[in-house]
Amino acid sequence: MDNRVSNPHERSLVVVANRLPVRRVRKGGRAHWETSPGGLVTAMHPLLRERGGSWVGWNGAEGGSARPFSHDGMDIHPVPLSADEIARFYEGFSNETLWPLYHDALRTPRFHRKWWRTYVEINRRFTETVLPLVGPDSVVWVHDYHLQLVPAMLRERRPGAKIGFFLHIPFPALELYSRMPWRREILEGLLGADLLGFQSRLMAQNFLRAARRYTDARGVGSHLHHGGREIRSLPFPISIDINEFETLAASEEVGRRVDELRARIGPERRIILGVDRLDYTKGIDVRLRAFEEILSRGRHTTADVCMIQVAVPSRGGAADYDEMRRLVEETVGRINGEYGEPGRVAVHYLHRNLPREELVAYYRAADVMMVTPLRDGMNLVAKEYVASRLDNSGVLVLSEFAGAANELSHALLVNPFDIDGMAAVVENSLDLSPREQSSRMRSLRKTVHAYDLYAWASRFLGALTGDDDR
Ligand code: ADQ
Repeated sequence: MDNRVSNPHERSLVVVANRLPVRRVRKGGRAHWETSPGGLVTAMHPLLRERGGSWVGWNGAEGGSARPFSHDGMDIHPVPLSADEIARFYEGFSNETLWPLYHDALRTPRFHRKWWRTYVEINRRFTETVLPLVGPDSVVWVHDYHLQLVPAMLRERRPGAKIGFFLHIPFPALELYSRMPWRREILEGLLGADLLGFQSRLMAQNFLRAARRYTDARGVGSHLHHGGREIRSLPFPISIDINEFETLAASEEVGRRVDELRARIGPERRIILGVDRLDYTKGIDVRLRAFEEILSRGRHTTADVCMIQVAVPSRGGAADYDEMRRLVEETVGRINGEYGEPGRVAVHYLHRNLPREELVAYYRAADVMMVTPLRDGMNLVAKEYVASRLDNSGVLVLSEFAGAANELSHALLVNPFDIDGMAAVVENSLDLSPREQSSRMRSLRKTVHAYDLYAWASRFLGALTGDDDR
C-alpha cells in the first residue's frame, strides 16, 4: 500500500496535540531531541515533511522554552506548562475528569472548578501558539480530549480557517456526558471545528445528540448548523502502519526472538498474551481472573498453557493507577502461588516498555491474544496482533467495548464484565482447529489491510478540505 499521501494542491498543515512528536533524550551528558514512537506521530510525520507544517504541543515535562525549532522536517512549537498547570490541566481535568467520564465512568470523575479554569487557560495558551501559524490556506488538525476548547477559540480569531478535530477516546452516551458541569462550554468548543472525527459511528452520534441537547446547534444526520456554519460529525476509525508490522514480523531478528521465547516457555505450552498500557480501562485485572478461572476448572494446567501480560507503566503516582498496579500484581502473585510449579510459571508479568521488535516477537509467539478493555476508543494492540500474524494462525479474543470490535467482527468477541463467559471463550479458543483459526484470521487481516494509518489521515484531511467523495 502506498503510505504517502501527496497532492500538489495540499495546504500547509498545523497539528495541535497535547504532546509534541519529539522528546528530550540525554546521552553522555548531552541532551538532544528524538522523534517519539507512537501512532499519531507515525501518521503525521510524513504529511508534515511533505507539505511543510507545524506541530504545536507540550514537551511532557515541567517548564522548558517556548522557542520554536525544526526537527526532522517538522516545525516544532512547544507550549510550556508549570508544575501547577500540569497538576490541574493534565493530571487533574484531563486525566481525572475527562478520561474517566468519557470511559463510561469506570472510575468516578472528579469535577473541580479550579481544574476547569486551568483547562480553559491552557486551551487558550495552545490557541495563542497556533494563531500565528494559521495562514489563509492552512488546515488545522486538533487532537484529543485535552484540547476540546481550541477549535472555537481559533474560530473566533480566524473565522475562515479549516479546522478539524479528532477524539481518540470514546465520546460517552448522553446520560453520562450530562454529568459534566461544563458540558455546554465543551460542546461549543468542539463546534468551532468544521469536521469532528470519532472512532466509531456511535461515538459520533453521541456527540450529535449532546450538541443538539445542550447547544443551539441544529440539523439532521451527521450535519449540524451552528453560528452560521455547517459542522459534520463522522466516524474515522484509526488504524496502524501495517507495512511496519508486517515487515518486522517477517524479519529474521524477530524470527530469532520468537524461537528463543518459544524455547524458554516450552514448545508444548500454549501462550495467551495481553499487552496494554497499565490503565484501569484496559481490563487487565479481569483478564487475569478469567485465566485463573480456566486453571481452576482443571482442563488446562501450567503444563500446557501460560499467560504473558506485558504492561507499560502509565500515569504512575495517580491513585487510581497505583491501585490498579497493586491489584494486577497481587492477582499475578495469587495465580502463580496457587498454580505455578518450579520452572513453570502460570503468569509471566512484564511491567515495562518494549522495543517494537520485541513486541512483535510476542505477537508472533502468542497462540491467543486477549484484548479485553472495559471501554476503549479503538485499541491498536488488536490490530497490531492481526498485522503480525503473517501465516494466518492465532486467535484474537476481543472485548465488545473496544472500538476495534466494530471492524474486527471475526474475532471471538467477549463481554469483559463476564468472567465466566470470558473464561469459556478463551478455553474454546485453545481448542479452535487450525482451519477455523486460519479462516477467522484471514478475514481479520483483510479488514486491517483494507485501511491503514495513512488512509485514515488521508480520509480525515480529504473530508475536511473537501477533496473527498463523501
Ligand atoms: P492507548 O490507550 O494508549 O491509546 P492503544 O490504542 O492500545 O491504547 O495503543 C497502545 C500503543 O502502545 C500500541 O501501539 C502498542 O503497541 C503500544 N504498547 C503497548 N504496550 C507496549 C509495551 N509494553 N511496550 C511498547 N509499546 C507498547 C489511545 C486510545 C485508544 C486509541 C489510541 C489511538 O485510548 O483507544 O486506539 O489512542 O487513537
